[in-house]
Amino acid sequence: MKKGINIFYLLIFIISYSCSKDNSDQKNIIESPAIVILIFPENNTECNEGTIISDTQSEVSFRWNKSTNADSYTLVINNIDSGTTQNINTNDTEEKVILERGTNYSWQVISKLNSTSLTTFSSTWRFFNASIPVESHVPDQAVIVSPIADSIVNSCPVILEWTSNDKDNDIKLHDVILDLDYPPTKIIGSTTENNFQPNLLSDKTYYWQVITIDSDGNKSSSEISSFNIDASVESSSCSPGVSSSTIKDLVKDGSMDNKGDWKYRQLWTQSDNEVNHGFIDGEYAFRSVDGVRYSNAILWQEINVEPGVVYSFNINVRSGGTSNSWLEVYFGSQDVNNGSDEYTDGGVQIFVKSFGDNENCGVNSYDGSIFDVAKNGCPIPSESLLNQDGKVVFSTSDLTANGTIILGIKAGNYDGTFGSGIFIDDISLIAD
Ligand SMILES: [Ca+2]
Ligand SMILES: [Ca+2]
Repeated sequence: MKKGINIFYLLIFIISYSCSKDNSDQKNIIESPAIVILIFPENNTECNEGTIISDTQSEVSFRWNKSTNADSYTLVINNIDSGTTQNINTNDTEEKVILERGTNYSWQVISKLNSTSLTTFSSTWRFFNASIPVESHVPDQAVIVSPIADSIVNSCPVILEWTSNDKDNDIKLHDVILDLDYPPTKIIGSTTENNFQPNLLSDKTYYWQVITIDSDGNKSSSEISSFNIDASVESSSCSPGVSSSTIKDLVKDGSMDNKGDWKYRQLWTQSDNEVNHGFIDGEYAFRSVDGVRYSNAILWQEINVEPGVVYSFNINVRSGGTSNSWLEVYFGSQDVNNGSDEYTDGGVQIFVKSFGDNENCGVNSYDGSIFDVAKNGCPIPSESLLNQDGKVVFSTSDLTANGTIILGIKAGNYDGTFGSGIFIDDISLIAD
């Protein structure tokens, strides 16, 4: 069929050419440019031969035959779906054009003789610029609505809010990630809604983001946002949906009466690490042995806690003076008898140190709540689960597989001594 058309136009061309040739003796007769024969994209087809630019665009190469007696062309492309037209002037017989995918187009070529106003229109062809069949679209990134990024929150509860969208309308759920660390990694809950009420503490900075998941398992992550809850807000109001039936102290033998509830492990056992630790008169004492350079040891117990509940933690610490020593509190989820010679799981929650670059708080002699002692120069690490008031909320991901937390109290020295000893007592973890 196309061949037939070509021959047809060729005949017209030959005839007209012959005619003009025959009439060459007549002056001042200017011929119109010959009609252009279109080649590609073919008429009434689906065009799949473009170069993919993106999900929404491809580059299509338009081609046509050279017209006799024309010295330039205008390629006219009409987006039938949107009703828009673009005109491209060229001297060539091929033009690459970026088009919308999944869209109907028509096109034609106007041949022109530039020294004149004579033009000739080709026929108009239609084609569909194909889209690659997409089985499923990834959800759009969720957009954080509230709390506003980097804001200070002055009241509780805090409701996290966002918007989400998916071209297939197949959002299955949102994972809410919230953490004291940046970037946040703890998934604290999942919801089909566009809001979530987490259990929080005042006087803490939280980082959070939303992962949107569709029915095909496609995921997208929102930007990471952060907010701070002002220290004046009562922590229990930031966790209103959760109550604990447990009001008693969860720490066993927090009065340090040596009832067999505490476990002890010496760390750094490959070093010269002899110590003289033990229970004395209702306290636990970390004490040095004369002439020993290093020590590191942990006293610990595993505690049943409920995620999301606000607890108050405390420990009394006492020392008549130390050098190059540390006392640290850990909330971990790893077994203390993990085969390693050290224990740092969960990170230091609060510490008092007279050792270490950028860690030495210069606090050697003290007596009282560790929170009061630490205020004299030993800042609570920002990623600590504890706030300045000793409040703590555990997430499921902070806990062991058994839903417990490992409370560890570690003391050690390096080229130093505990003096007469570091004494600890009245350790408590009580639901608010
Ligand atoms: Ca989807
Ligand atoms: Ca005691």
